[in-house]
Amino acid sequence: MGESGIVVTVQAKKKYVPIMLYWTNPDAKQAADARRASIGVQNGREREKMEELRYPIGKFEHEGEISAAQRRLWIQEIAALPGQLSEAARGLDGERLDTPYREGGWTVRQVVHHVGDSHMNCLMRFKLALTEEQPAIKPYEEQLWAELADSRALPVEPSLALVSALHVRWTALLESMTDEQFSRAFYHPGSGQVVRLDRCLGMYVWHGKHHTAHIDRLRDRMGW
Ligand code: NI
Repeated sequence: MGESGIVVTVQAKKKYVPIMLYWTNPDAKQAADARRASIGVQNGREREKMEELRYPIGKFEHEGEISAAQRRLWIQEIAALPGQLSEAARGLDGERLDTPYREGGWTVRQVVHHVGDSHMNCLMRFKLALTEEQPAIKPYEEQLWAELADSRALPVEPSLALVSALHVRWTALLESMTDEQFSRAFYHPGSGQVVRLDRCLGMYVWHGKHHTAHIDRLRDRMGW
C-alpha cells in the first residue's frame, strides 16, 4: 500500500508539473504560444492582437448615403495621403524597409509599392466608370504583384513619387466630378459587386490611411 501510494504521488506530480510550469514560467508560456502559433492555433487574445496589427484603424465602414460634404472631406484626404505616406517612410534605410509590419506580413517596402499598385488601378477604375456604362474592371492579384521584383527590391522613392503624381491627377478629377458622376459605378468581377464611385472614394481614403498606419505603428513599436 505504502509503495503504491508513492507511485500515485509521483504520477500526480508528473501529471501536474507541466501545467504548473505553463502558468508560472513565462518562458514556458512563450514557448507554448510559439508552438501554437507555428501550428496555426491562436487563442482569442492572440487573434485580437493579430487583428489590431492587420487593421490598425479598423475596417472601412460607411452606412447609407454619401453627402457632398463627406465627399469633399474625402477628396482632401486623397490630396493629403502622399505627404502622409512619405512622412511615414521618411528616413527608413534598407534593413528597416525590409522589416515586415507584422509577422508574416508585407515589408515596409512592399507596403509602399503596394499603395502605388493599388491606387494606380483605382484611378483607372474611376476613368473606366466615368467613360463607360458600368464597366467590368480588371481585378489583379495584389499578393503576387507584391512579390514581383520592383516591389521586392526597389527603394520606396519611385513609388512615393508615383503616388504623389497619381494623387494630383486623381484629386483634380475628383474635384471636377458632379453628383451624377459620383453615382456612376463599375462592376467588380472578383467580388461580384457593383461599386459606386462615391463609395470607392471612401474605400481608398481608408486604404491609404490603413497602410500608412501599418508603417507608423511599426515605427512606434520598434522605436524608430
Ligand atoms: Ni491594400
